Amino acid sequence: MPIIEPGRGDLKQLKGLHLWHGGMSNCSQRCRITLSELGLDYVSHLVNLQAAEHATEEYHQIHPDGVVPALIHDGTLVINSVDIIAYLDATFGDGSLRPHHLESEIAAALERADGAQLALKYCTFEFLFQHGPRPSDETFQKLMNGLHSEWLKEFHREYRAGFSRERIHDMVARAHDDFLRCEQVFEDGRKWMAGEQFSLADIAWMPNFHRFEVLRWPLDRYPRLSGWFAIASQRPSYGEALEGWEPKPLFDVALPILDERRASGDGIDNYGPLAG
Ligand SMILES: N[C@@H](CCC(=O)N[C@@H](CS)C(=O)NCC(=O)O)C(=O)O
Repeated sequence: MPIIEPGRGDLKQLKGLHLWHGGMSNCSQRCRITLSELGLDYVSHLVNLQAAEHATEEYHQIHPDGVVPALIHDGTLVINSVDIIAYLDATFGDGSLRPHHLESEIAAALERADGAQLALKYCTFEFLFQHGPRPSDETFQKLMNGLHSEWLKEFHREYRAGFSRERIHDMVARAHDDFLRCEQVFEDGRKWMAGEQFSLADIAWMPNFHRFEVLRWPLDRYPRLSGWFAIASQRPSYGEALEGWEPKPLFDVALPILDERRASGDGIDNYGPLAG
């Protein structure tokens, strides 16, 4: 559970729950869903990633990798979304979202969700963000000058230059594998991702499934997973912590372009194993 030392002493004086998060960030969505499921109030520190608000020294003192989310609880700093949701449940939920008898299933689902981040990130930038407003030169320079992570800087350079088709084929193949593995866990007839009870495993995957639905992924290829999501997305936490924070203006601009692109034979389902 990455509990780390804050870069600034005064952060240790913060009382209560503080979440640094992005409206559209799926890692942040997980944390907000958990907060909502546990009925917890928190101080919201919204970080505008499109404006590169994370690429500052001030933010790196909170999260050394310059990414969201980050949580401070009474001076304790926790990073990495799957660790944040585990911390919240252990501290405030008494493990109600991580029942002992489902531990191995939950741990595996959290690990899969963590590993699924790379493909989700590439697909989101390729099929959604690039059809919205592009980052200005100034914002790009802010990312290059302000981010500490060489990997993240390289990612933004690659995005600006345009991802290669090979890259997208590879990322779609990875995401497809992730979904197939999730689909398999439902083969024993279980209702929820880890078994008969709603848990952190469901919370970790709800934002991912939703994201690929937005990207027009043909999710009906995973019928059990689709059935699970139809039920999971009815939870009040889903509307409140996920849909309620989505950037409608971006969707209004980008999704019609994505639909045209798809109609011309260049949708997400024209890549990797989804094609043909
Ligand atoms: N493993 C981390 C990943 C965090 C991450 O990649 N966050 C994204 C948003 S979901 C971010 O801040 N990206 C900044 C960027 O792309 O510049 C977690 O689960 O918290």
